[in-house]
Amino acid sequence: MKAVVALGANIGSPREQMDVAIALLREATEVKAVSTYFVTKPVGGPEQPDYLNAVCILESELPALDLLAVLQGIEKSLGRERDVRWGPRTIDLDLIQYGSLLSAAAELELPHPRAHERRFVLKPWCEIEPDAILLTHGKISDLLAQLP
Ligand code: A4P
Ligand code: MG
Repeated sequence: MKAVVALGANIGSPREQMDVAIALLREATEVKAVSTYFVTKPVGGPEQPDYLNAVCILESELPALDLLAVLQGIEKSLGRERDVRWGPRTIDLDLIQYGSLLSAAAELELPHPRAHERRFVLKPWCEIEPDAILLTHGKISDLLAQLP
């Protein structure tokens, strides 16, 4: 099943952390495409450094919660600490969409509930998959064009 994963980092050595996260993803799944790393202004949270953001497309047969556990394991191995919501992070891996799965569970919402309004997700995603459709909101190229 195709998965769309968004990566973000803004403390430590963001570029290296993103590289390592992608290498670890390759161990656990079949990575099909990786976008450019974009420099983005932080959205929400406290004052914090700019982010590097990217999106990758991968193929996996893991159950969704197992794939989420893989992403969280990678975050953990890169020293991710969770304190402030939307606060700075060494690496964040969000599952944006997984096949056609829909879930409203707090531990794993699919598609990701804020993806449609986030340029830092839509822009890199659109770069590697211009015709992609976000199940809940439609064509990502349209969503991107409509953002303020
Ligand atoms: N969770 C539920 N659904 C999902 C999903 N689809 N993918 C749960 C991943 N996790 C999901 O996540 C909190 C909980 O969400 C997890 O326990 C998981 O079970 P987290 O990674 O610990 O916390 P977070 O990322 O700080 O929270 P949240 O609400 O997911 O943050 P967002 O909305 O992802 O925003 N600005 C820029 N420029 N670039 C960024 O990358 N990122 C954020 C984080 C804010 N501002 C940003 C960026
Ligand atoms: Mg997250």
